[in-house]
Amino acid sequence: MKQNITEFIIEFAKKQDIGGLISDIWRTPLVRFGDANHPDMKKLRKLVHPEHVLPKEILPDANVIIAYFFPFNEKIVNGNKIERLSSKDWAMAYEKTNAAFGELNQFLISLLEEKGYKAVVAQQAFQYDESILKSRWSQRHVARLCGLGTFGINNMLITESGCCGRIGTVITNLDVKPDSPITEEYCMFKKNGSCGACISRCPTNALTKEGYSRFVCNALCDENAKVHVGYGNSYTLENAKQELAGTNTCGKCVVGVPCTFNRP
Ligand code: B12
Ligand code: SF4
Ligand code: SF4
Repeated sequence: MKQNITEFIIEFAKKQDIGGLISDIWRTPLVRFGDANHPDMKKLRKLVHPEHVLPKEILPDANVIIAYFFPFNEKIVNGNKIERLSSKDWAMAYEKTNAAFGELNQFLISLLEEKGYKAVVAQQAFQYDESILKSRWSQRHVARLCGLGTFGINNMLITESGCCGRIGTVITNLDVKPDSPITEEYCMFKKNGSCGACISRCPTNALTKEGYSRFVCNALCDENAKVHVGYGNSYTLENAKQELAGTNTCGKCVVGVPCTFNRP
């Protein structure tokens, strides 16, 4: 079943990567199956948000979380290396990936239900408290516990296919042996104090060796949202025309660094 779901996600990405306002944006997705009852899940109430939801609160007999990562391809990533603001392609890839995840999650839920299982998506993942810039479902922490990667000092989840891409999760009662979190440190700074390339890539000094300011970072993402307006979900022109909100994006600290495309 793990293999079936992984293949399903990979095939979905291939099909959705054609057409729309932007195409050919992803490399092969990565998929992991984490333990929904991992003892460290409860720690997310301390590490992320005091009201972080637990998988069992969403699906009482949850035992597995399917975590997937869609890595962006070289064209999208390298196009975002230049200039202070995000490239148009980077912002459109963000929108299209989010829209594709909405569809993929529905397909995964149907697939699992057809096989007699239950599956749900934590809606908290798509919301965050704007006064603290924190969500009640941290995709990065959940994906880390599922074995999809480890954290870099740029804050990103670094996977086998690097950190440029987006993460989705689905909670289920699927009966498979869960994968374990990765114990090796992928970030070179965390591993041996070397690298630090992401720090000098950040145009606003939101990233320093001492830490990260999500508010300074958010100010640049907001600046981008004023420029990158009207991409909708980048699936269709009609959607794009209807959508007036800007795309809150940046991603300069994830491009042109050793963890961009691979784990260093
Ligand atoms: C709010 C939000 C933002 C805010 C705040 C960012 C932030 N770093 O918190 C703003 C608007 C600034 C933002 C910016 C970006 N975002 Co954003 N964002 C989110 C959102 C909705 C919630 C994040 C959250 O709750 N943060 C709160 C902190 C506490 O939790 P965390 O970041 O999940 O986890 C970190 C900390 O807990 C810390 N940590 C780990 N262990 C410990 C231990 C201790 C003791 C402490 C104190 C901390 C700590 O490291 C963790 C990993 O970095 C998530 C989606 C989601 N629901 O998770 C996307 C998400 C994090 N964003 C994402 C992306 C890609 C970006 C941008 C690159 C923008 C872009 N698309 O171009 C930048 C990157 C900024 C950065 N360097 O972190 C991706 C990250 C993918 C990845 N590979 O990691 C996510 C997961 C969306 C997705 N579905 O893929 N984002
Ligand atoms: S660029 Fe280097 S220091 Fe920064 S997160 Fe990646 S590996 Fe770590
Ligand atoms: S997303 Fe942009 S502003 Fe935020 S830390 Fe990375 S480079 Fe800096």
